[in-house]
Amino acid sequence: MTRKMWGLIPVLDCSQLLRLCPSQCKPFVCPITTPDPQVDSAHRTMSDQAFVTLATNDNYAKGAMVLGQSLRNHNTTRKLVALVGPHVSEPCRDALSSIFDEVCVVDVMESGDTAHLALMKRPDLGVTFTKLHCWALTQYSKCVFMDADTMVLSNIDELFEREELSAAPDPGWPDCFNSGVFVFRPSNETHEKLLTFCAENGSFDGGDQGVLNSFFNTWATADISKHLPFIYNLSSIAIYSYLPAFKQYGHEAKVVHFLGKVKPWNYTYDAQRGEVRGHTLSPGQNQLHPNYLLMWWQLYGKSVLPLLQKSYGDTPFNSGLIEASNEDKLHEYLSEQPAPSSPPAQKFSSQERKQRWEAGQIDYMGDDSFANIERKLDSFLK
Ligand SMILES: [Mn+2]
Repeated sequence: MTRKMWGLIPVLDCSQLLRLCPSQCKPFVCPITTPDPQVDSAHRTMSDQAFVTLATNDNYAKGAMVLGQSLRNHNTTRKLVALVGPHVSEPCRDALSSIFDEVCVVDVMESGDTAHLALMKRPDLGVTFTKLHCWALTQYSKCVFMDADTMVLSNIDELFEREELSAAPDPGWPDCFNSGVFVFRPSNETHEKLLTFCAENGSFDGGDQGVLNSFFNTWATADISKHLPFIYNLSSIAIYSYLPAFKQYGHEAKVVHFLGKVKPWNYTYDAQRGEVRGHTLSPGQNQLHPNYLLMWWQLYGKSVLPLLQKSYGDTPFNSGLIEASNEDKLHEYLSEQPAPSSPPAQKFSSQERKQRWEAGQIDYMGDDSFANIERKLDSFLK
């Protein structure tokens, strides 16, 4: 009897085995269908999969460099590809190419007939089209697109186990996915369909996120495995709109997304003091989380700036760093001046503050700063 059974088992295929022991044997652990990751496939998988980002100008190129370096620092085994628009300067392309495996210039005007035609109809969607060109990277079988305003905090190579189109919910409308981080399969067919769709239907939000959500319109309901956990696309907006959740789960974050108008490169950095300084836009316009912002600048100062300095040589460029000499002069100047006689900052009752918060008038730099909110939360949660 036993001999007979052993003789039978090798001729059963995977589905037959599954029928025999459905509870113990899952398809993904079946040795017949799952190739040994140690053999050839491991090497192949790594070279035909890539992280892809996009820079349309020199500022976004800096963001792309920080992102690329953060992926390198966390030992990604995948290729790194940067798509750059025609306006990215030569020194920036040069610096990008020392971090990325491939730097591809995407010029919509030079691309195929479909893209060109579509653009002629909708010139307003030019920048949006640029992102859709990532589907044309058919030398790769699977890619993870990441916005240039994202940064990774740990290795995220496991994202390549997901299928197209996998993405995390958007914090503003969670039935839409956020297009800052998504898994996709390059394909000329999908590329053409996307461009045609974009030209015919436009974008409900004016950007790529609207187009992609309309095109992959079953994302919200069809397959939960295509919903990436929020920790793969954590935005500052979400941090401030649900602070207790951030306190509970924030330490698990793997990707931060500097969503909103103000980007890390809009600030300046004092490398000597290790401090990020305010930007030129008025306070209250979506302040970024201070710890992540500092991490961005530290990475920029340590690994990206030396590359830019090498590429630019003697040509001056906007490094974003505060000149120590000017700073010292300012301090000297301030210490010589009498104390300013400006009126003290307006104080609000807690009821007024609540009303202002609910009306979106958030004093991120003062009463409603992250440190203050955290202190308050700690007093509640103790
Ligand atoms: Mn973004």
